Amino acid sequence: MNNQFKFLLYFSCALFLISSCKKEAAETPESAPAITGVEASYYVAVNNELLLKPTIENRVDSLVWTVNGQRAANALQYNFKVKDAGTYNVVITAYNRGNIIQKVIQITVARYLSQQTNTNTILTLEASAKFAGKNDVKWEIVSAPSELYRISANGAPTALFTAVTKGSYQVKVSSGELIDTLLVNVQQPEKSQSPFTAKVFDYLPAPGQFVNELPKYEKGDTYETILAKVSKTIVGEETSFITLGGWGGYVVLGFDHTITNVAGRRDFRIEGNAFGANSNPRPNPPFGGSCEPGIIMVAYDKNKNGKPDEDEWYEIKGSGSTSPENEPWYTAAITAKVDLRTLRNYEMTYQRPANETPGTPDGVASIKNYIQWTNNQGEQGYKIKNTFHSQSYYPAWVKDDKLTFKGIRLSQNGMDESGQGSYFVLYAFNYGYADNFPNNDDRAGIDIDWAVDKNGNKVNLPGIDFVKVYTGVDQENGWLGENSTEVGRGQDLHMSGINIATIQP
Ligand SMILES: [Ca+2]
Ligand SMILES: [Ca+2]
Ligand SMILES: [Ca+2]
Ligand SMILES: [Ca+2]
Repeated sequence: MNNQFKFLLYFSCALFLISSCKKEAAETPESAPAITGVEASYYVAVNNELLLKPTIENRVDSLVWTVNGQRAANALQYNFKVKDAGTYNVVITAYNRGNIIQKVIQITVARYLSQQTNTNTILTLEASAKFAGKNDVKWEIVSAPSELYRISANGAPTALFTAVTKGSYQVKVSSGELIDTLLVNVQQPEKSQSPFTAKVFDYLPAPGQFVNELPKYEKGDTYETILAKVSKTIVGEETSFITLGGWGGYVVLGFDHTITNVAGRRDFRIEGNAFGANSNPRPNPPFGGSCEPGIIMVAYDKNKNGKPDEDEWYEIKGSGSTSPENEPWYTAAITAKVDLRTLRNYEMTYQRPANETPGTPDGVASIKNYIQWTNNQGEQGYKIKNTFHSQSYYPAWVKDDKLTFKGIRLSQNGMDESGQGSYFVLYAFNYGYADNFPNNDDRAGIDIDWAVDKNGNKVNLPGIDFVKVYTGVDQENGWLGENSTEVGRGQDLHMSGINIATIQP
């Protein structure tokens, strides 16, 4: 070894020592790395990729990934993808000098992704083949972006699901030892949804003092013209009122989405023009004034054709559906001798009036034997034409000379509180009707869970698309005229951000 070479060697070693010393001085102490930009938990379907790309603050020597304790990668990001359903613990470990920092992520891997669905839309969920034939299948939502959803099931391996809020819903399906996890991804549809009535499908009022006025009949109007007028009156946010006339008169309306039946909450309301009496002479009276309960029927669009055609109708079982005994005005009604019968299979037929003019010059005096009616209880009588409304009370666009309505007839709820025919109070039923409480009163809200089928059995509906309202009381209240339900705006409470707790009947 010559001197020149030795010198170079010594020189290099010296340089190396100096630089090592400097480096050590600079490395102590070093700030710990921080791992952000990843969630604590994720849901993903089997064979689907989930790219985990954390943000790392401060210098790292390495970033090590383990999945259920097995080392999976050493990289700044990791593409998670597995073929088996289950729960996976992913641990990210960041090292630098003197520091080891960990971040734990729990990833739930579901068997498959259900098809995408939209908000406020009924989706049929199906469990995998292993659940075939089971009748004790339990469906639960185990993770959801909000509580505004419904899963309706009856033990079968299929269930109906709908949600108000977009996002990812994790559904657990189980039967004994069998378990599946499904994911439902709920999206906002491109076309925005309205919380208000979107369509009117049918309208036929029973004779009444506001018929041909609300909406206004004009010469030549047909059923279609009138239906368009009804739509113009009650569709959308800015609305007015239509009358359903006397007992049985109805309207059928719908929404542009399914109103979700959220558990524990009232879901929608059908507005009317009910108001409270301000000078009821009765001491401490229950709520009453102009309460003209409309019976509510609901349906969802089972055959998904946008029309209430072959879909089953369900009754919203209001407080007076079988008897008025639990109404706060029951005792008063006995004293007042109103007709307290609740007739669940009632039928009533109204005849076209023979005479519209009572023979006075102004044409507005009353006609006592105006519209003849009969019912399926063997009773008959006449509806009166009063002195305040001179137009025909029989729907003028209707060709038939008689109209027959079928449904539930509630107890009468109107009482002459003056004792001399000057002050009538129509009392509110506890819950479950339209035009029965003022619209902003919580008691005007309807819970879809009050629905029963035609045999009176409670049904577990995911939501509803269609509503039918018909006048529920048959009563003449002196000068005030007949009890007739008015219908205005219909509103989905969830979509409107209104939270009204239900009551359990
Ligand atoms: Ca509900
Ligand atoms: Ca349909
Ligand atoms: Ca009325
Ligand atoms: Ca009314």
